[in-house]
Amino acid sequence: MAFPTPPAILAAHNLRAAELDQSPNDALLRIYAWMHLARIADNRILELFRQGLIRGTVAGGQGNEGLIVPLALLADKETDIVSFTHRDLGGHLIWSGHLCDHLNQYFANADSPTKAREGNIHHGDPKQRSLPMISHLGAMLPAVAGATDSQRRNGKPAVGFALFGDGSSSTGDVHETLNLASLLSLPVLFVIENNGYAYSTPIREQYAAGTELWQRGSAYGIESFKLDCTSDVAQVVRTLGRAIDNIRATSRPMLVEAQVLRLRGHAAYDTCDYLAPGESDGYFARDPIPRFRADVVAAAGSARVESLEAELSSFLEACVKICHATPRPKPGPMLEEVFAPPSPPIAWKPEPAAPVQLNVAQALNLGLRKILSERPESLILGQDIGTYGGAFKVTDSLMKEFGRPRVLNTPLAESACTGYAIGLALAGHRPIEEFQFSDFATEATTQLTLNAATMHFRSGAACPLVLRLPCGGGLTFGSFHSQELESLFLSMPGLKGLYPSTPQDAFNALLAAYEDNNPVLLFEHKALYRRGRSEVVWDPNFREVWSPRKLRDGDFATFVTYGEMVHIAGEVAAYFAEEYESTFDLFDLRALAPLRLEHIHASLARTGRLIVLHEGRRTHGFGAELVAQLTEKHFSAMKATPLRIASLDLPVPFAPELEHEFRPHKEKIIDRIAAWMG
Ligand SMILES: Cc1ncc(C[n+]2csc(CCOP(=O)(O)OP(=O)(O)O)c2C)c(N)n1
Ligand SMILES: [Mg+2]
Repeated sequence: MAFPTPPAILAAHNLRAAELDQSPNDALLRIYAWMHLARIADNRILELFRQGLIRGTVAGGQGNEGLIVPLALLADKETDIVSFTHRDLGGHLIWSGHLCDHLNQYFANADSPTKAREGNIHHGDPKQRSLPMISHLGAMLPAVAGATDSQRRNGKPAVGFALFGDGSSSTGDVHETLNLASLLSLPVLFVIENNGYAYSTPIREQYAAGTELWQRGSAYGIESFKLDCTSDVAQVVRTLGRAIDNIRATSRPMLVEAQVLRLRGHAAYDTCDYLAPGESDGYFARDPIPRFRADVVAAAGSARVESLEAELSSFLEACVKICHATPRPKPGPMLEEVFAPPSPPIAWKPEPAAPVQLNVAQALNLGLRKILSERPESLILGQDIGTYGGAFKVTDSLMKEFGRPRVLNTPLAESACTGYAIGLALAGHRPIEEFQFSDFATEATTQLTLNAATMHFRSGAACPLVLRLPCGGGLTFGSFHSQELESLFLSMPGLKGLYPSTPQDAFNALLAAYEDNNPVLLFEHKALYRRGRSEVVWDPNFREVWSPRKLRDGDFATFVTYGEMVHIAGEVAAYFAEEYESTFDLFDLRALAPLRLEHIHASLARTGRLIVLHEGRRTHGFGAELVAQLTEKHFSAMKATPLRIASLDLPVPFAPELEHEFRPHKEKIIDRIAAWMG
């Protein structure tokens, strides 16, 4: 069904502050039209929720219009970046799409921007640089910073709008991003929508009395100010207009604490009984819309305002009618759309032209150099990766060769840096992020597993990221520098994972991960970095690294492993061939997600015996999934209980003697297999 034609006044989605002086009637009417539409749409959505026609968490923006409408009108919709919050329906309406698109989102209709995979206001328009919010408040700030930087790196004079509430201002992502934006001089307007509450919690229980949120900016070297968005709308337009012009010209971030209202409580179900008697009357008395309406009536006349309101109401009703009749979603291809589809393969230069003898660290360095040389959209970021060359020297000399900002040393802010990388990826760059140790990736869990990993499923946007994770133990690094985190991360849909075990595979895996349109975790076992050199060549079949490689042929059992254990498994298999005359089909899994197990299935169908070996812990370990997937298909053909060899269910212990006991090692593996063979 065709969407109703919007009232003519809604054709204008932009405003310059100067228009308030040049053609005040037009400007005021335009602002009022959008504010009024936002308000009546929010009210109607609340009504539809109460009628049971809309589900989820309806958190209205009533009381926020005095900020979000001027801001969205002033933004440059051709270049700027935004991520709206749950109070910003007015911003969504102005930024892009038809009112019906937004209502379809609330109705969770088949045609909703998120294909009904996300609810309420959790949509965006990535193609128009409106990044869809996730519920985790604060988490969108670094993505706005990254996407804004992407635009700037491409020579576009973009400004980013990073919106968050007073409650969200306590999250780590907010602080990390303020620091990052100031450090990198990113042109982002940070906007605190201070409505006095985080759900039921008043600001006096959120931050220390006597402090004000806007004052935090100065600690980060960010110019900041407070702006009352509940009284003089024209003044808000002028002040925000100046701030945006300033940011665009200077490329420095700014912080504004906007005083706004939350007129309908936290959400539709909020009873608001935590408010003091009469408190909400005070808020309604400060509602900017009736006062602004009086100004507009004074300027344009009441007949014009009334006819505009009537037009907007009938437009809204026509849209509600259409969306109410829009088909409900069908399950359709959900599993197929977790990952973004591949883009056409990159035409890599067939280099290195001659074979080179390299260890894994050097092979990765070669791969990074190749990517940075051949792909202008690439960049690498991480702690100490610049002049120092990274904790494991994998990025050695890349800074000298490619310089900043393509080789970007970052502060200790894994969450914001990963969110920043997500923003860069959404805007067209392809970042490669090094975590100093994989263990520190837990700091970025939300960004990795919820923001990046779910991006394609809920928004249709690709989020191409390579996340390099130096992992694994055996090096006396203790509990926080030794872990294998693949089963933690890869239990979340939307992340891919590669775990090379040789220099050639490391080189290939880096290129394959880079080419992929999804976040790919590249597990790099630290003990493999310098395990020895072997030949690395340009391999046109490098994408085969997404499938397991068979290392040995045998008939007694199918033996599956990955990472450093591949090398130990090779020695173990040789031992059994020699001493027991028992041979194994030995597979290096290489790709942990998605799993491509066809060859291993074929082997197991033949051998009927399965050994799975990995360094990660046993319980909830990756082996549990492998055993389940492999044996459920061959259950009746199995000749023995599958054997699962893994580390103990312990934090990684420090002393070499203790760590030796914790990890699988050659003698232990031989003993376990021999006992299993009986
Ligand atoms: C990190 C995080 N913790 C908890 C929540 C649950 N939650 C949803 S909205 C909200 C209050 C947010 O307050 P504020 O940032 O001031 O925004 P407001 O709703 O007032 O606009 C909370 C606690 C969340 N979404 N994200
Ligand atoms: Mg709040």
